[in-house]
Amino acid sequence: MGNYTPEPGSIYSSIVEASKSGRKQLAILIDPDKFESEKIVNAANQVGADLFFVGGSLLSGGKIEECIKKIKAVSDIPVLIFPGSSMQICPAADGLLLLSLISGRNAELLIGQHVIAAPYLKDSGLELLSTGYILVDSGKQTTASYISNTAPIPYDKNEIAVCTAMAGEMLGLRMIYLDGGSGALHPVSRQMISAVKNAITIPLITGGGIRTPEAAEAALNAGSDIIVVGNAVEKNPGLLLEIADGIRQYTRVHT
Ligand code: 1GP
Repeated sequence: MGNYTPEPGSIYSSIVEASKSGRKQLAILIDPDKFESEKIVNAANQVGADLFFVGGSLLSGGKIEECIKKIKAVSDIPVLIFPGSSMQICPAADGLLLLSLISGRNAELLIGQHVIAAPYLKDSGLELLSTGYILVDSGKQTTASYISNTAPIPYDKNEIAVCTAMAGEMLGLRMIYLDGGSGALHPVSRQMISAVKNAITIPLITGGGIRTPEAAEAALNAGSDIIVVGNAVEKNPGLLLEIADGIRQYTRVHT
């Protein structure tokens, strides 16, 4: 994990530990605009999910705080904000993925918003997990790519993803997130995940378009440390059970 020593007891240190020991992790993405009931949170508790990501590229309801509080009222699973903008900073969470959109060339999302948010982040008490965020083409334009005004990395250009992730690690980012974007037509390819994983030493998150246990397993086999599921489990919390079973089985066989 580079030269950085994670703070003991932090969320990041548990991610690093899991990654080193080969224990795969499951993160559930909750869009506060679509959050209607605690059903998904209860399902996550039941299957022992590892993390909640809360946020989105475009939130219209202003309900992020309410949503986080509802989750925290019924679950001990750490909640990380997955911010689409600096308006989504909320101290009710446990931490925040401090995303730099390194696949794009929009200065605002590489550093601009971070400068504006820095004093608020410092005061928030949130654990900050600096993350190189890489959008990958998934067969259709996603909200993330449209709103960020950036082009995703082409689906089959593994070498661009590899060099981008390497540069992110060299700049000191502590995780890489390869994302097809919410509702992606197809998930990031196994080949790209595995090429990126082989090029970095920091934990690798992948998500976007994972709708079946097979897709989850493919991402894990290819080298993802954390997989993120959103849309599919929001629609069908039962699917969470199948995906979590797959992850447990994977860990049993491979550790
Ligand atoms: C999106 O990776 C997340 O940023 C989750 O995507 O909603 O398609 O599962 P889905």
